[in-house]
Amino acid sequence: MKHLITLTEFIIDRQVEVKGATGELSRLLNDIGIAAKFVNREINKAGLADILGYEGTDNVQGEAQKKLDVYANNQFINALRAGGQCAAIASEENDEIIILDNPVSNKAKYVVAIDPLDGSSNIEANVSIGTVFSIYRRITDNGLANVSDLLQPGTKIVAAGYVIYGSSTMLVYSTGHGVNGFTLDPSVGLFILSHPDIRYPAAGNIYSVNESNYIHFPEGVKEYINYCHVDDPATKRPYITRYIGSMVADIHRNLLLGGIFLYPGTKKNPKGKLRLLYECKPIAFIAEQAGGKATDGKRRILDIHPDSVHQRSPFYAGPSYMVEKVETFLVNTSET
Ligand code: P6P
Repeated sequence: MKHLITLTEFIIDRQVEVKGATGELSRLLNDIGIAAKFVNREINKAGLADILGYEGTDNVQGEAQKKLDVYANNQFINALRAGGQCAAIASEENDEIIILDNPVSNKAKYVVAIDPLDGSSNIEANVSIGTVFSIYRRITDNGLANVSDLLQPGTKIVAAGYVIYGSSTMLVYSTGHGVNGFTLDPSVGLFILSHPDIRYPAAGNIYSVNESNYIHFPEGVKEYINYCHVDDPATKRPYITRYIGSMVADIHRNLLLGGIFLYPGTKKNPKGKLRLLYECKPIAFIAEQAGGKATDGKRRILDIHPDSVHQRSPFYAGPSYMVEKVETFLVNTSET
């Protein structure tokens, strides 16, 4: 029987790859894995438990929070607080950063930016949703962390990944040494290595964008979408359009099958919809580690220094040649 490698074993085995690692990052990654299992349990019975529907509150974006959003946020915050390896958290569900003010967390080396449950508008329709996370080394010394610890460029990411709650639940992450995927075996509550060294396929032909916004897209994006429609078998066009409307699910499918994800700006929302800190940057980290690219149409996402926790960015992620193709249509324009 093939030797099964659990997430915990893998994290510890690979700890040597992380410069200066002394176990805290391993513990932090494991804490995220533990919270993900509790969230998975609730999602898998969402249709049964009285956990569907709205919490009756709005998040910082003014979006009505669903009960699972709030549950997931609490699970990750509690796990990170209990683990003691995280000093502060930026979460989509909280207006301000959460400073973990206790004697252990104050000395923690790391901070976490997280979207605890991305795509929650799909919960009632039983569509795959996800968690997106990224970990940074704090830049402040001991004592209370602050927002500067989180507003770092993506090049400072120590580890990042996502959990996809789908037909199976997977945790996909990288510490900067490639991308590895773990599938949850719910019968034993273990994430098992199922997708070692994930790389974008050499040739992808999927494009994922909400085409209902076509008339509001920048001209360059319209031209790229038209390019995707051209009948040219030599370049595997017309491309296949696949769009779930749940970023983690779209990104995960495109990562495995080969495709580009686009969330452009529009005339009404020039910065698009996705948040730079806890949605675009973690996924950009994964995309690059899988041999791809992620930009805002002009700049590498990981190079962008966030000005605020909830700022948005246009977002293009996928195999390098597909992202570079979009950029050729945007290069002489000011819109992205
Ligand atoms: P639209 C889900 O609400 C989300 O934040 C992402 O997961 C997803 O990619 C995007 O919004 C979908 O937005 O405007 O296409 O419905």
